[in-house]
Amino acid sequence: MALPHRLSFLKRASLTRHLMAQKLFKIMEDKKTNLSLALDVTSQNQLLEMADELGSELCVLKTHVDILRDFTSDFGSKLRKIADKHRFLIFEDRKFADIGQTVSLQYKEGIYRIADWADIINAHVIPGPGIIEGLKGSNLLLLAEMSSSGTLAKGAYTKKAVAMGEAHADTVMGFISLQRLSELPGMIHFTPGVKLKSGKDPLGQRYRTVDEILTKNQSDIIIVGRDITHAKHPKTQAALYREKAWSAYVQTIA
Ligand code: S5P
Repeated sequence: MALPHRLSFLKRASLTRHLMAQKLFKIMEDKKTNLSLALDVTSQNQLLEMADELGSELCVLKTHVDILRDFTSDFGSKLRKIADKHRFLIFEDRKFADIGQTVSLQYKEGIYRIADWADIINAHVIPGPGIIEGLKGSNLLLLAEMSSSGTLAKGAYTKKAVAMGEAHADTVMGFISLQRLSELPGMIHFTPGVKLKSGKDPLGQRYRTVDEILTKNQSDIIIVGRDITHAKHPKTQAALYREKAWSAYVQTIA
């Protein structure tokens, strides 16, 4: 079945009441980028340096704070300064997956204090809607699908994830998915598992191309990790991805 015509990010900003979704749509339109970088490095200083170097290319920088060997409590404020300088949002990819009470503590407390610095977080729907209640007031993406091979997040699970997100549109601002799943204009689709050539890694990751994800599958934002961070020239590679992703978006709304 053909999907309805796509609206521009700017138009979608005017059709949602979710403030962080509005903010992200505007950043994308102003900076002309729908590229998110998965900055999966284990040194905080390297992360901050690369964030500053690549920040101008990005709408969202995705972190895994728990892989940093040298995390210090000023990490959040240092990253925030860089994010404000380059105008990107910070997405901590914590993938919460517990009961509401526990995820609320994991989000606000502990060493990382994610609530203090992350603009966006994400969660699995396996515990049911209590997880969204526990993360109320955050800006949440639900994992409706995963890029890895053999994932159980498909079919009825994916459909229920989307329904759960749409029923909590005050907190939920979108999905991690392989394709456009929701017709609510405010819901933003983020897709990981991206490379210039499709393929896989040795641990189950599956890669698709920018065109497959954004043109054919009509997702909104690509999340690219190693194909940028491990490139010879990460800045040039990020610029290339940004151009490809933006022109795919422009074509689908034309
Ligand atoms: O289904 C998923 C969901 C996520 S958030 N598959 C993923 O790969 N991710 C994340 O995207 C993963 O945790 C990693 O940070 C990034 C992909 O990195 P790459 O190096 O394989 O591009």
